[in-house]
Amino acid sequence: MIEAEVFYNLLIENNIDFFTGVPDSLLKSFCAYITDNTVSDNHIISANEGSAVGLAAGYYLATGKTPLVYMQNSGEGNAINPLLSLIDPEVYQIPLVLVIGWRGEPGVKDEPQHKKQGRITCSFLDTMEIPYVIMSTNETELKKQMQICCKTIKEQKIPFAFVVRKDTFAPYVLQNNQAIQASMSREEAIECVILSADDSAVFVSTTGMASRELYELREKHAMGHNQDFLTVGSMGHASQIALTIALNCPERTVYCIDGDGATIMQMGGLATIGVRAPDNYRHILINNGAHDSVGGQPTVGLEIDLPGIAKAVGYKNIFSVQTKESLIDVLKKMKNITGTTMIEIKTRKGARKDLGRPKSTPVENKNALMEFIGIKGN
Ligand SMILES: Cc1ncc(C[n+]2csc(CCOP(=O)(O)OP(=O)(O)O)c2C)c(N)n1
Repeated sequence: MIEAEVFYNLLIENNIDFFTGVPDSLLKSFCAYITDNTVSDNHIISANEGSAVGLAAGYYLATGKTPLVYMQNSGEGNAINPLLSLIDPEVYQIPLVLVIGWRGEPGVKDEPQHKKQGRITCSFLDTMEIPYVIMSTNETELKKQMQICCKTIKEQKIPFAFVVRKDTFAPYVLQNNQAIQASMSREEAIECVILSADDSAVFVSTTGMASRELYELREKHAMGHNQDFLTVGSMGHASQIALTIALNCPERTVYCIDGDGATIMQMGGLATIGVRAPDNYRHILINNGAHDSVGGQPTVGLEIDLPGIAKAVGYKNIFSVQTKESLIDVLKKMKNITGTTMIEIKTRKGARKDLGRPKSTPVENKNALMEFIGIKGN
C-alpha cells in the first residue's frame, strides 16, 4: 500500500496542486487527504466527472498549471465528452492528470454493476488514446511513474491516467469531517417512508447505501422486494427512471429515494420532472450533505436550497424535515395531497457496520418489478 500523503506530495513537488472530481470508495483515502490538506480554492468536489474535466480545463487556462481529476471508473462515462472534445490533443491540448479508481478489476470480487466497467477500464483509455499506468504501491516505482506522467504531459500536452487498484492507498481517515447535526439516520428515514406507503407503490432507489438499506429494510419487515428498483449503478439517474414509471403507471404512487450527491450530479433531471409533473411522483431526497457511501466527502447539498430548486422548476409540493416526528407528520399529510412532491429529509451521515448487499441479481430485480407492475419481464 502507499500512503495518500506520499502520492499527494509527489504531485505537489511536480507543481500539480489543483484537484477536482467525484469521490470514489477506492480513492477514499486519497480524496480525504486532499480535503484535509488543500486550500478550498484548489479543491472542488464537482457535480459530476464531466464537470470536473471542465473545471480542470479552466484552471489550466487561468494558471498554466496541470490540474488533476479524480473519479471512479464508472465516472469515465460522464467524462468522455469533455475528455475527447475539450482537452484532447486534437482539440485544445490541455494537460491533465487523471486518477481513476478501478472498481470491478477482473479477478477481484465486486458488485455486478462494476464488472463490465472494470473489464473495459483500460481498453477504454486505450480507445481514447489516453496513456496510463496501474498505480504502483512501491514508492520508488511510483516516483518513476510520476516522472513518466509529467514528461508525457509536458511534451505532448495530453491527459495521463493513474489507474488505482483496490487497496492501493493505505487507510487515511478524513479529519475535516463536517457532520450535519441531524438526529435521523438515512436508514430510519427510508424505513418511515416505506412503512407509510401503499402496497401498490413503486420505489426507485439511488446508488450506494440507500439501495442496500432499502433492500435490508424489506427483509426486516418481511415485505418482499418486488416493488423496488435498485439503481445500483448509473448514479444520478434514479429520479428519471422513477419519472417514466410514474408517467406510465398513473394509478400507482412512485417514490424515488434519492441522495443529495446523486441529485446534484444530474440536477437537470429535476427540470424534466417538474415540467412533466406527474401527480403520483414522490421525490424523497435524503440530504446528508455528503457522498456518504464512498467516504463522507462533502457535497454542496446543505449549502443550497434543493426543495427551492424543485419548486422553481415546477414541483407542486415541497417539504423539508429534519426529525422523525416531522417526517411522519409530512408523510401523513402526503396521503391527502396530489401533485409532484419533494420531501427533503436531512439526515446524519453513516450506516450500520453490518449493512448487507442485495442477494438477488439486477436481472432478477428487474423481472420482479416488471411482474409487480403487471408487465411480462424477460
Ligand atoms: C458516475 C459515478 N460516480 C461516482 C460513483 C461512486 N459513488 C457511489 S455512491 C456515491 C455517493 C452518493 O452520494 P449521495 O447521492 O449523496 O448518497 P449517500 O451516499 O450520501 O447516501 C458515489 C460518489 C458512482 N457510483 N458513479
